[in-house]
Amino acid sequence: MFVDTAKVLIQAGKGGDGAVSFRHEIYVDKGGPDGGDGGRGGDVIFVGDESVNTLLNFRYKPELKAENGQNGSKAKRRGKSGEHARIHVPVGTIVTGKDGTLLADILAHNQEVVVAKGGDGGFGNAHFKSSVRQTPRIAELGEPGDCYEAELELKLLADVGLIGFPNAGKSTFLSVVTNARPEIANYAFTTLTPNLGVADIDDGSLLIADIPGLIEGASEGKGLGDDFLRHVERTAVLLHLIDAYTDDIAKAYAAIRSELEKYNPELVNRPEIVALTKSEGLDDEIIAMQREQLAVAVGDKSEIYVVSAHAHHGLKEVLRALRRKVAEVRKAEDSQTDDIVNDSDVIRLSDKVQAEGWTITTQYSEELDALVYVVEGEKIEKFARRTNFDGFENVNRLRDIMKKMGIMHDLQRAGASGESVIQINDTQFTFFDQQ
Ligand SMILES: Nc1nc2c(ncn2[C@@H]2O[C@H](COP(=O)(O)OP(=O)(O)OP(=O)(O)O)[C@@H](O)[C@H]2O)c(=O)[nH]1
Ligand SMILES: [Mg+2]
Repeated sequence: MFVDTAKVLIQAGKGGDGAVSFRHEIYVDKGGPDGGDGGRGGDVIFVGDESVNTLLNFRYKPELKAENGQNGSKAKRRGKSGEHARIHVPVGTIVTGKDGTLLADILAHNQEVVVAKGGDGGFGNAHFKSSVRQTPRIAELGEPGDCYEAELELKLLADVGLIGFPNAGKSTFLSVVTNARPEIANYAFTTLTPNLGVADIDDGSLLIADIPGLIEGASEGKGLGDDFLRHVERTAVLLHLIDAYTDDIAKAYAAIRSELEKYNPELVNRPEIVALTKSEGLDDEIIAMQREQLAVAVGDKSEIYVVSAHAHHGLKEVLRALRRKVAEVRKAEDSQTDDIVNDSDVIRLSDKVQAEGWTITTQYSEELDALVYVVEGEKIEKFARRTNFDGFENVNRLRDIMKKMGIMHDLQRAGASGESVIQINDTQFTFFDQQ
């Protein structure tokens, strides 16, 4: 099975709660408030890492959590911030949210993307002293961190993708032109997961991806299926390798092309180079014949090369041709991809524009046999999340905020009285018994 996708739970740390505490002073019964703030919750950060090339680990460990912030304490001591969780992911990892929305695309080694922000710490009571409130017992709760389920998907970002039948010599080619050491064997389906290698050519280099072999019917699940073709979806150029010993070389070429097309029609328009492999043991006339047959099938779609990985024949020529093609593609797409990295550097789920507005709706609750006034709005919801409903002073503060914002006024207009049940987020409360 190919582990190119994984479902994970991403959870940033909760902010620590603010503290309620008073200074102890000799001769003074109760000193001023000195409860410290809660620390920030840690972020979950994805870090692109070239040395990681599968998402396998996430299958075993699908919960990606950062540390919570610690609560504030006396003497205005701020709680320690939670540690960020730095998660190393393969370059080419795509993160999508619930309805398939793209959340992050890790395009480079060491690129960092904050995929979930930790919650802010709550204020301690030291913040709430005023001329009328000398001994405030108010403290805020820390905010929850971002938390959501996401799908990780790996699509390699190589320059060149190697495609072809099993046993065509893809892994051998990679092992000879790059530093990679993939498994090689004289049977089909040796390669089960993609291999990456860097080939140096002239004064540049090419990142090459070797993937499992395709067979006719792969799109219907034959052989290893065609799921792994996702890894060449984002490669600039395809190198189609065909064993020079193949009987019907034109048919072989067409079969692979047809599987590519079934997987993703765009792949047949991808710039491509074709190479006949294992040429060292064949007579020149036979090679010439095979090449001719292939040329008819390929038309002017691709350049054709003849190579032998064992004898190191023709390798430089193919690499140069690939490099030229890759350069052309990169030039064409340059303007489009320039700002992708910067665009996706931070995802702020909780930093959506702070909506100042609110709406009030009423709902009949059978359980309470009463109307419930549901208040929604980003700003008020945030305050409510930070309110500890166990302490009446905290609830009174929420009421003061709602008054200031004008929400209390609207509640009255909507028919609410002092005894009415109000709901914000999932919490129901009344102001009646808080007086
Ligand atoms: N004579 C000769 N044999 C080669 C050459 N390149 C590869 N082979 C042999 O072909 C067989 C298959 O090579 P691989 O590189 O494993 O083929 P592959 O395309 O990666 O195969 P899968 O991973 O199964 O798709 C091995 O026995 C290789 O030694 C070559 O240049 N000359
Ligand atoms: Mg292989």
